[in-house]
Amino acid sequence: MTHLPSVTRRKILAGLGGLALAAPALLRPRPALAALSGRPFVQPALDAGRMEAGRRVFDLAVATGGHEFLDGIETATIGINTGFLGPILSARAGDALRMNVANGLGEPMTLHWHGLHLPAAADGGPHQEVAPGATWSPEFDLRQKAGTFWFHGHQHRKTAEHVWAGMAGVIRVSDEEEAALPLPRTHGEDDFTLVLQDRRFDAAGQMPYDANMHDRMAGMQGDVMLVNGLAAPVLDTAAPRLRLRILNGANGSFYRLHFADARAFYQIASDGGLLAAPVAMRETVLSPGERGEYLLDLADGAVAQLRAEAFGAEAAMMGSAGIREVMTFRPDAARTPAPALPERLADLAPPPAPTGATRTFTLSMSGMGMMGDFLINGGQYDHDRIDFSVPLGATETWIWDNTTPMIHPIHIHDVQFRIIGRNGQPPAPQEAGLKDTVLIGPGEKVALQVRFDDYADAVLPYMYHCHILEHEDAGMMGQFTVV
Ligand SMILES: [Cu+2]
Repeated sequence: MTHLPSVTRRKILAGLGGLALAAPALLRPRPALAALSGRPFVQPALDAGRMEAGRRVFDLAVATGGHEFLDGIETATIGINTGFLGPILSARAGDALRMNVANGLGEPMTLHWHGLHLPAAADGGPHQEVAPGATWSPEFDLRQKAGTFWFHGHQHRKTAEHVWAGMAGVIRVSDEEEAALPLPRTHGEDDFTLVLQDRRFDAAGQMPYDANMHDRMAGMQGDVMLVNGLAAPVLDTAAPRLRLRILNGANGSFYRLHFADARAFYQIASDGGLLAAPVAMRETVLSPGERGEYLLDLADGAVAQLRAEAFGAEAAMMGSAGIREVMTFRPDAARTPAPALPERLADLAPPPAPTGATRTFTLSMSGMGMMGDFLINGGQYDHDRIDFSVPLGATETWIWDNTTPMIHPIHIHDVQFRIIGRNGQPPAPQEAGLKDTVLIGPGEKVALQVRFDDYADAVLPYMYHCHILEHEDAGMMGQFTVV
């Protein structure tokens, strides 16, 4: 691991079709009230559920609530079993699960298990609406590799508003392959979950979902960076090496993550589980919806400040919104050296050979310039139209061709896919593992190998969509069945 085969700034910029770094940062009004920064880092509660007749059962109560983001102000939110965001659900690969999702919102909602392979009826997409006061209890088997997944609202045309208010949480999956590796995995000691988001607050310290025309085009962004609902928290730790499970849970912000001292860190997992080997990097981009697991060495005793350069879908034209402090890691004085990094992580088979169709998904905009609708293959989402069917067991090639001047992170429900080409080049090592969300830059063409296993349903569809939630709600989404 001596060289840095990672995505360098230059490569990312090339990949985004020339992000205009010199362009002025987006000017946003400063909040009238100060965010409470520098508090101790806190994670969402770890919830292993309860066992009922061999099934792991999670109780998830979705309700309006409040959270103190700003000094002395209670901000109205949506939370799951708490005021803002939800628990970290902890389960083992192979578990039989039941999710009891109680809707205490007073309006229809859904809860989608992002990244999980499951029957369409359990997916929690816009066809699994939960009425106010009702409880939805899907059951499915956890057919995943160890990794970091998440769940969030997916109500038709309300996804952005619900997630903005806090309707999201993390799913942490373990398995034997991962457990055999010398990696940090003790929650709260050397293994930490970071839900990254940004929010903007009004003069009263509230964060109403008041997306204006620009937000709808570029994705809703805020000027206050949050990790687990905290602004710039501090973690004191005695561990020589930390594992950071990072979710970009933002509506519309991409985060270019790096440390203030430009130190190297290592990515060990992508959306769907472990990479083949640790990938050394000094910065990396996470799109809305993407997760990464990283190792951070603190054995040298230096304070590590995690930062994020935030940018929106229109970065190629507008540049970034600036660099934000995410959080600070403060190592204890009495340290032990970090153990050697494992050379290999997971046994990643080569992407499966295609056995089925090649489908092209052209991303475009209607109208002139920046003011059109976002389209996939010339159309917008229609709740009552199935766009196509995939034969059960097929491995298909899905080519995403972005003809817009914006970045779109594309997410496909039910599957973990493999990226086989980005503009005709093989994927970077951190993109070569299991993925469910992929950044498609302006002018880029990205080819995926996608396998559809073991769940057939000719009626209920799965979704594919842009994970900029404003684009999804505006209809940049389609649906397919597996038959
Ligand atoms: Cu988009």
